[in-house]
Amino acid sequence: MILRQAVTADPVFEFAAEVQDGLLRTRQKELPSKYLYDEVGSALFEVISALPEYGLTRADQRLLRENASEIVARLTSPVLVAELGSGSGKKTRYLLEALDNRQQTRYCPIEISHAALTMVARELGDIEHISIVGFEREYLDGLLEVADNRRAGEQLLVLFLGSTIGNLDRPADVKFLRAVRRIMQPGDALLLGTDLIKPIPQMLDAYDDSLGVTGAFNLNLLARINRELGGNFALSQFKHEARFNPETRSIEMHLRSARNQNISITRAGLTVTFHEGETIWTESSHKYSRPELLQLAMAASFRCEAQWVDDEWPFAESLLVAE
Ligand code: AVJ
Repeated sequence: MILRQAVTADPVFEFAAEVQDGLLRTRQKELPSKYLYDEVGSALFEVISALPEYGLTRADQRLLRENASEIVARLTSPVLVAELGSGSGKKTRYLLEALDNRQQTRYCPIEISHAALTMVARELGDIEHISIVGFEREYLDGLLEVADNRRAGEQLLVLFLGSTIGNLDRPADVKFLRAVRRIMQPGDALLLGTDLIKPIPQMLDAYDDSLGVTGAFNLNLLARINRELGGNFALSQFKHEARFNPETRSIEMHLRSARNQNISITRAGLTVTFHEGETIWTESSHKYSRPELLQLAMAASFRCEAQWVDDEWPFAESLLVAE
């Protein structure tokens, strides 16, 4: 794999600035969910994906495995593939192998997680007619660079899988898709994976598993602040919590302070006061309905060319074509 490394002058400074911004909020403290995925967090998410309660990743994978050739048949050759947030790359294999049968294809995973890019290179490096160029970038910055590199006649296929879009608030999801669309040309395609709404107890179990892996995944954000920014969070003094917010139709992860406490974070130049019972909001995971998905696509100037839904775990793969 060729790797375009991060260009940010100082990633620690950016992390510190965002932590400061989020923890100084007066009403609801928050931390950006993208920081859940350091090396430990990425490994914990791999474990979450294997848990019986969390069917999301398996549904995504099943849909891609079973429908890869049908998806690829709807594209025009040659294809330039850009993936926003590749994760381990495991499920992308099905699509790349289906494309591999047709011709030489360039695959560009875009990730802020260096650990994830390394995993992708290991996972997908062996597919014969695929050349990999990894971009250690924020999604839109990376996508702009990939689009700049497109060759004449190439169709751009953007992959946004695993319901990562669910981590954006409404209407930030429409805004984000519009920004993606502006980088694309008419006829380019976006394959969008989204988790669908299901009974509340099932959704809550998926984010509060009996082994406590999701709890560890959530708490690792505080452990990461301790490691990288010199924080002094006592992990035993914060409790993982998953709730369903019916207004936004999202599962929210929070960390609840077990008592009144002050936390200092040296490299963010910060002391924060927590009251007993106060929470830090660390992630939202929106659950879509199918009509909502069509509206979202239209609002961002895409038409839905085809959609595949898993029958075991409601999850949709939508092939959207830029108009
Ligand atoms: C990787 C963003 C799809 O929102 O379900 C898993 C992350 N958080 N368990 C999700 C996650 C808690 C996951 N995504």
